[in-house]
Amino acid sequence: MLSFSQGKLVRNGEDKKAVICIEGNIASGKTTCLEYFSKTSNIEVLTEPVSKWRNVRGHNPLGLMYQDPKRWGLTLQTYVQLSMLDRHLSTISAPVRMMERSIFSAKYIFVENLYRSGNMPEVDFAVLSEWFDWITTNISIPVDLIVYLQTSPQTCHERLKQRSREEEKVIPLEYLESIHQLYEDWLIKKSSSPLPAPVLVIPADQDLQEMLHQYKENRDKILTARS
Ligand code: DCP
Repeated sequence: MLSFSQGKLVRNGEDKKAVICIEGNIASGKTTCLEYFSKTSNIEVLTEPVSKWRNVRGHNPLGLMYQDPKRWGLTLQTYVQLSMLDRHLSTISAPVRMMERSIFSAKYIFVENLYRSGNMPEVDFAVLSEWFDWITTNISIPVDLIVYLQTSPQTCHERLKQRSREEEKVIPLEYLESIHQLYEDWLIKKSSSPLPAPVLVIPADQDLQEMLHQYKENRDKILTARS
């Protein structure tokens, strides 16, 4: 249930539940991390609504954005913002919620990247920023911990080629380098956009077995997160 508190729209009775956002570059291994934790009891795992971004009423804004970012960047990112907000506001069904990305990285990383690379007109960036500022001013979006899967852009590029998702075939290494730099500025240097929660960094260039080991090692630290 949603209600107003101190001028903000809030979810009721969910103060004691922890929200953990898994962040990282494209193909950094967020899905594997979420799959590992989905086997833990008392956790609700929400994956990124990427299937929605590939099919909204028969349209594929993700594919369109990669084909022509100047024309379709706003279209995709408006929809990403809506779907992330919907995720953040949905009723939490367990003591811990773990989710892939957040409304914050959508804005601070992906929208910012489109704008800075000259692939989003200033007016589109202004409109998205107005929406984002309104949402974060008027709606409470609590996050207790950010888990940053820190990879090299080269590793992500290799993984991207291996998984071969149709829309992503056009992504060059330079794109992953820009996303990486924005993540590093936000979560490591803490020099760009505001941090909604403390950050736990997990190096994520290693193979699957080593990553599962890392998740096991960090399990308690992650699951006891409360801001
Ligand atoms: N994307 C975007 N804008 C956003 C969020 C995501 O353009 N605000 C794009 C990047 C990818 C696609 O959506 O092409 C899916 O995002 P991820 O690669 O982060 O999701 P994956 O499931 O591929 O992550 P991982 O491989 O880490 O499990």
